[in-house]
This record gives sequence, structure tokens and C-alpha cells, in this order.
Amino acid sequence: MRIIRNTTPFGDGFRMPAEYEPHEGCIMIFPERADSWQYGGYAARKAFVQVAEAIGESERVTVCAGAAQYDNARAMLPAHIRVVEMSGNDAWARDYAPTFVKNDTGVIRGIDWGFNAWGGLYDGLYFPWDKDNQMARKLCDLLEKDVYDRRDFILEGGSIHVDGEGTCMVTESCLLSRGRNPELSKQEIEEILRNYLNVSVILWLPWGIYNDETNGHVDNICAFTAPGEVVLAWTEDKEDTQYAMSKACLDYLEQAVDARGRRLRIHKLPLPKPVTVTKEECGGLDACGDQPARVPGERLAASYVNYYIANKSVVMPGFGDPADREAREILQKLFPDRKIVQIYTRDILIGGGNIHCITQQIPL
Ligand code: KQY
Repeated sequence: MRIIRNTTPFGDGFRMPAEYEPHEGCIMIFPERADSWQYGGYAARKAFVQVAEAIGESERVTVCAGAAQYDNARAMLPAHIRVVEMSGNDAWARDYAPTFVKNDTGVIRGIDWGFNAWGGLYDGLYFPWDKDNQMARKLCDLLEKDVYDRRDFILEGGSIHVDGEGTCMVTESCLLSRGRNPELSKQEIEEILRNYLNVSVILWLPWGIYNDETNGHVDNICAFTAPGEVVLAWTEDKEDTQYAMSKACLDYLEQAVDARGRRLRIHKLPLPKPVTVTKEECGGLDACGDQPARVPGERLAASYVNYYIANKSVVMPGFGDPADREAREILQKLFPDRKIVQIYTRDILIGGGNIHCITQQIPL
């Protein structure tokens, strides 16, 4: 593996493909952290295995497991899923596995962004995060990809979406948060995104999902389903704090123009009714530092937008809510050539994210 420090993907003719372009595979990390996952991850592991199996039907899945969980991961996952022992601090592959870029001859390289647990000592979610921060480089070594070193710039994979045709979508609440790159202006952040993702237009949605502890990752509120088309997490309940947040995003998107000069087709994807964590669930979580990891009644950032587009399927969350079916039907219409697989993911949601947050595609 070569560590590239003096050039950029843009300068070298590499771009980040959209998630709906073909994949070589997918990276996941086995959960075990006891202040993220109830009872040390017992239930979350079962949900992660279902996600890995669903994705594994149409692409090669690599699951990284810590030493303590290696045997269990190997036993729980089918033989065609690769399991490698790799230390980490938690299980959010989207956020600290590499972002992959590709050139016209099909060469793939990784980008190693800096990771500080969603806000470092300012408003980050745990400490330390050093092993997470090493993962991108370890994975590029394992997968035999050269890697761009951009560890000086804090960015999580869940905070960016691209359409593969020159447009990137982010949220202001996340990328301009004080815990990430406070020394950089919005223009300077745009410049880095342009040079590393090879995009020409950055769409800045104002907000993510209410109470999303990532400062509002874009991958929970809005996603491209095709060039020029997005789904937006939506509620009709004007009393819900989320309404104003989704409406502000809608207003922004309605006037936006993408890199090809298109107005966007915006599909509203309903949200489930507010999902809150129970006293029993909180009882299964270790404290995070000297604070409870979650408190009973706390609202979780549940959203159907947090799906993964695999080669032949879309693997989406379910919450046991009446909106599960409507959301599934909307995605099926938007992805007519892919099977929609809905997995009940409450045990992933309790950790603070969902299917998109625990997966990272490797383009083909
Ligand atoms: O990408 C994500 N949604 C990660 C959330 C991290 C939560 C840590 N408890």
C-alpha cells in the first residue's frame, strides 16, 4: 500500500462513485462495545449478521472483528463472508472505513480522513478513538489499495453522499460543527470535498434528523436514489421538531441545481413515529465515561433513509411501525431492479445509527 500525500484524487483523475454504481464488496465491523450496544452487543450482533447476509447475496462482505469476538463472528457468519481480526473502538464502518475513489481504468484507491468520534473532546461520543482512526489505513492495506492521507481533516463517511456525476450532499449542522474542523471556513471545506471526491457542486442541507448524535449526518435525512433524484426523510406532523428540520431541507432542495444543471426530483420518505429508548434497554448499556449512555425516553434518530444499496438489493431498516410498509414500497418503486430487504434494526438504532452507518461499499 502506498500512502499518497502530495496529490489529490481530483488531480489524479479519481472520483467517488455513487453507491448505486457496481460494488466489489462491502466492509462491516462486528459490534461489541458495551456502552453502545445492549448487553455487550448480543442482540446487535444478530442484526448485524442479518445485514451482512443480505448484502452478501450480491457482493463480497468483509467483517472486521476484534480479538474477543473473532471466534464468535466466524461462527455466526456464513463461510462466504470474510472475517478478519482487526481492533477498533466501535462498529461504524461508514464513518471510518476508507471512502473509495476510482479512475477511468478501474483503479480503486482509499481516502483516510481524520476521525475523532463525531466531535472529539468538544462534543464527541467516546474517548479514545485511536483504533477507529487506524482502520481506513489497515483496510487499504488488506484490500491492496493505495490510500490518500487526509487525516488532518475530520470527516465521517456518513456525512457525505455523492451522485457520481459531480454532486455531493452534506449538512451544515455536521460539517460546520465546532468539534470537527473549526479552523476551516465553509469555502475551505468545499475545496477539500471538491479535490478529494472530485465533485463540482456541494449541496448544503441545513439539518439532519432530530437528536442524531452525529450532529446530523446527511445519510440519515437524505440520499441520492439516482442522478438527479433524492429521498428526503419526512413527517407530516407539524408539532414534531423534525417537521421544521425536514421542511428546511425540502425548501433548500427545491431550489438546488446539481452539477449537471438539473433540478432535483425529491421523493418524501415517511419517518416512523418517534422511537424512544426504554428503561429496560438503558439497563443493558454500560455507562459512557461517568455518564449514562442513554436515558429512558430519549428519542432515537430512526429513519428509513439509512439504507444500503447493494449490487442486487436495497437493505433497509424496519422499526415495527405502520410506515415500514409504505417506506418499503416507495423504495421498491425507486429501485425497480433491486430486491428490497427490510430488517428490523431496533438493536442497531439503539447504538446510534442504522444500516448505512454500519456498512461501507468498495466500488468495482
Ligand atoms: O454514523 C453513525 N450514525 C454513528 C453514530 C455513533 C453513535 C455512537 N454511540
